[in-house]
Formats: sequence, structure tokens, C-alpha cells
Amino acid sequence: MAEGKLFDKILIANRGEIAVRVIRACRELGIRSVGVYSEADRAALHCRMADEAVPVGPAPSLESYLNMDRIIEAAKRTGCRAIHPGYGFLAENADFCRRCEKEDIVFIGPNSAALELVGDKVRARRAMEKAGVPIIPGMKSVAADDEECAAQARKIGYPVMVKASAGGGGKGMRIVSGEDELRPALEAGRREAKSAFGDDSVYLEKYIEEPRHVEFQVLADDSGDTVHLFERECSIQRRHQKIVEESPSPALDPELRMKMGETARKVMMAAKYNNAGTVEFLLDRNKRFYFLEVNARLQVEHPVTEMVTGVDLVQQQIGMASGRKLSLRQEELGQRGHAIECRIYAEDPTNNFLPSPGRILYLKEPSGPGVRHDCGIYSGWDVPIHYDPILAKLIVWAEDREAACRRMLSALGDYVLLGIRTPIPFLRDVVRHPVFREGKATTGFIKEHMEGWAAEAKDGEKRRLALAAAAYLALDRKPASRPTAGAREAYSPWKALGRWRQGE
Ligand code: MV4
Repeated sequence: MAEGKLFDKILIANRGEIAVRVIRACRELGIRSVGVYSEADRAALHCRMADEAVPVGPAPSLESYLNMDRIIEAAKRTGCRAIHPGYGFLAENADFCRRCEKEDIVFIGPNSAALELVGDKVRARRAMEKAGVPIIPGMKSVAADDEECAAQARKIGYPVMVKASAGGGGKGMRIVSGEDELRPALEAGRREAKSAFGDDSVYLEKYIEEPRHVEFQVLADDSGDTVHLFERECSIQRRHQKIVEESPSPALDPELRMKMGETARKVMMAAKYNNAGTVEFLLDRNKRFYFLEVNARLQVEHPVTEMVTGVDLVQQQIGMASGRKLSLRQEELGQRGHAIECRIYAEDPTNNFLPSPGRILYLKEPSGPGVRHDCGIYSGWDVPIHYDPILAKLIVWAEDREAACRRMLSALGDYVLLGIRTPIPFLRDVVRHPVFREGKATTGFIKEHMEGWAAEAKDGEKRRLALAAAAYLALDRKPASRPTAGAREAYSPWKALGRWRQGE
């Protein structure tokens, strides 16, 4: 990235670990950062790390992080010429993007027309088919009436899937295995889509059984120069929430990777897309791939791409948004080693992954060679209930996949977070699972192989947590002292921790 002056100051319209991630990129580029916070986030880590922080309203996100007027006003008041939206909140909101364009504030993301096109799944499918991109067989316009759907479904062949045109994230989706199920599925899909997106348009696609989810990272500058930064495998999901991601995907060989990468570039060029974005594909059993959708934002799992390509995606986003041309060339990009990310949510894996807000009593972050912890919390802070429960991400890099799995297990074993429940013990069992370990997991993995986990793990987990809690409280309160001669062997917190690490 040469030439072109960067912004002096950027407002980050987000919170938590992603706000912290963007602040770091700003610092490294010599750009001042302005954070925003709701009343529940006064003491949040991102506020403490930003050069300045501005209040934007009460705790509910509709009144703060989603409040476009307050965010734009905050940018103007603090002299920011650009806004980074992170992920979630306003990141894929075409109205917000357009408001920024009108106010002469640079939205660090794609242009509003591209955002609009990829946000409309049916329109995107048509555009991609026209561009010669393989799409899932199915309808090219929204369903008019149930009769037409029944005819279409027969033509596509059961099983089919009802999908919301405004959709994403699995909302409004229904699997239909035969004609008798079609009407109720359409009805349910429409109802769910209406309440989630305010738009009840649905359409039908052929249902792909047990697909893998493989996505490609793309960067495109304002002149249309477009490169891909290879793939991320994101098949380990629970109810459409990703849990573990990695790069490279164990399902691709060099030839397929090249084909999919070229297709991803074609998708973005057809959408006249700029800045950073992701092209999602489904990969079926026979390794045929289909375009699914475009994620028009920096994604939660972007670090695995950064670790294997050595490219800082947030710095690239900022550079391109300030008008710089891409200096990366496709032929010079490659993947080195293997990276895995585990998401640390405030959720209780022993209790149906219910949210687990509360005070962080103790946090010991894992570290060591090839270990990265993208974190939005600190010890003593209260995790609010109002937002997405993601607290942090643990990312490891190693020379190959097996070494990365071992490094992840070691780091998860070192990770101590007390006060709230987290899925750390669940994540360890995912990474230890032979199906995952062989790289054979599909999107059905959690349901098929981890369903009974809570019942089996509950007591053991409680004991282990109690052990770790006792050990750390003892460490915190009692500085190590030399045992007096003849005294009975004292309780050793370190030994207790050793047992915790071994997963006893
Ligand atoms: C599908 C599919 C099977 N066949 N479409 C889920 C989220 C949404 N973005 C698309 N999704 C799917 N679409 C057809 N025609 C299966 C899924 C799916 C899935 C996709 C990616 C990752 C995890 C998933 C879990 C369940 C279902």
C-alpha cells in the first residue's frame, strides 16, 4: 500500500474484542481512534484503549450502537473523517453506509450499491448466475404463491429448502422433504422472515445434505483490483453460530482451492464490490461447490486468514478506504502453516449454552509461541447482558494442522476465566474429537457428535471449575511461602492447576 494519505482519526462504531482489534490497527498506522460506548459499556476495555471515547446512548443497542444519528454526530464532533463499523451492528446496513456517503464520512467497508445487492439473496443469486458462478439449483425470484412453489419444488426435486430472501444466519430457513411439508414450511419461513427482517419474501433451493461451509476472504480496492486471501473452513457451528474456524480447509486440494478462489474474485467483481468481504460457499459430499452469499464486512474469524497469509486485514481495509491501491498481488499471496480459532462466548455449555453474564473474577490469558488472544474483557469487569455474548477469540498458528490442534489444546488448558461460564471445556473436547482431528467435520458435526456432551461432562466440569477457582483464589490471596519443616504437606494450588490442565 503506497501513496495516499491515511485518515488522522477514525471512529469505531462497535464494542468488545472487534473494537479493540480496530484500535490496534489504528495505533500501528499512526491514526487516532475514537471509541463509542453505551451506558452499559462505560468501563469496557475498548473505551479504555481508544484515544478518546464518546457516549452514544442507553444500554439497548437500538438506542446506542445502532443509533445512526448519535454515531454520525459523534464522528463529526470528534473530527473523524471515517467510521469503522466492525461486524454486526451497522456493518452491513446500506442506509448507514449511504448516510455516511452523504455526510462526507468514509464508511470503511463496501459501497452502498454493492452492500444492497449482496444483502438481497435472490438478486445476488441472479447476478452470480449471470456472471457464470455456480449457484445452488433453485428459484431465481421470490415465491409468488404456494402453487408455483409446489411446481418449482417438483422441478428442483425434494428435499428442498425454504430460505428468506433478506436472510442470512439461518433465520426463515426450513428443510422440506416432501410436498406434504411444503405449505407449513413456507408459512413458517415467511412468518420468521417477517419478524426477523421485516420482509416475508422466501424462495426455494435444492437442499444440500451435510455440506461443509468454506468461505474465501477477498480484498478489492476502489479501482477494481481484486485479490483473494484463500479460505476459512467454518463447518463447526451450533445453531448457525460458528464456534471453531480454521485455515486452510482440510477439505480442499490445491486445484479446488484455486478454482474456488478465482470464483470468489469473480463474485466480488460482478458485485462491483470494494474493501474487504467474504464469499461463502457450500461444498457438497462430492466436492462440488456452490455460491451461498457474500458477507460484506470484516468477519469474526478474520484472524485465521491473517495468521496464514501474514496480511493485516484491518490495516488493508483502512488503506483501501483512504483511497490507496492494493499493493498485494495474487501471485505473491500464499498460505503458510495452519491457524485455528476458538470463540470464547459468555455461555454455559453445561446448560444448553444459555447466556452467562456477570463479573469476570479472574482472567489468565494463554500465551506462548503462535498464540494470539483477541480479547474485549478484563478481570473485574461486568459482562453486560445486552449484547452478543462473544468475549474473546483464541487463535493459534503452527506449521501444520496437527501441531495447531495440539497448540490449541495447550492454550485452552492454560486459559482460566472465572466468574462466568464459558465453552472452554466444550471447545477442548471438540478439538480432541477424532472426527475433527481427522479434518472430516461437516456442518452436522456438533449435532452428530457433541449432542450428549453436557450430560456426560456436567459433574466433571463442575468439579474441575471448582478446582480451578480454589486454586486461583489461593494463588491470589496467599503469596507462596516456604513450608515450615515438619508441617503437613500444604494444599498446592499449582498441583490443582496441573490436574485442571490435564483435563482430569
Ligand atoms: C443451505 C444448506 C443446505 N442446502 N442451503 C445456513 C445459514 C445460511 N447462510 C445458509 N445455510 C445453509 N444453507 C441449501 N440449499 C445448509 C445450510 C446450513 C449451514 C450452512 C453453513 C454453515 C452451517 C450450516 C448449518 C446448517 C445448515
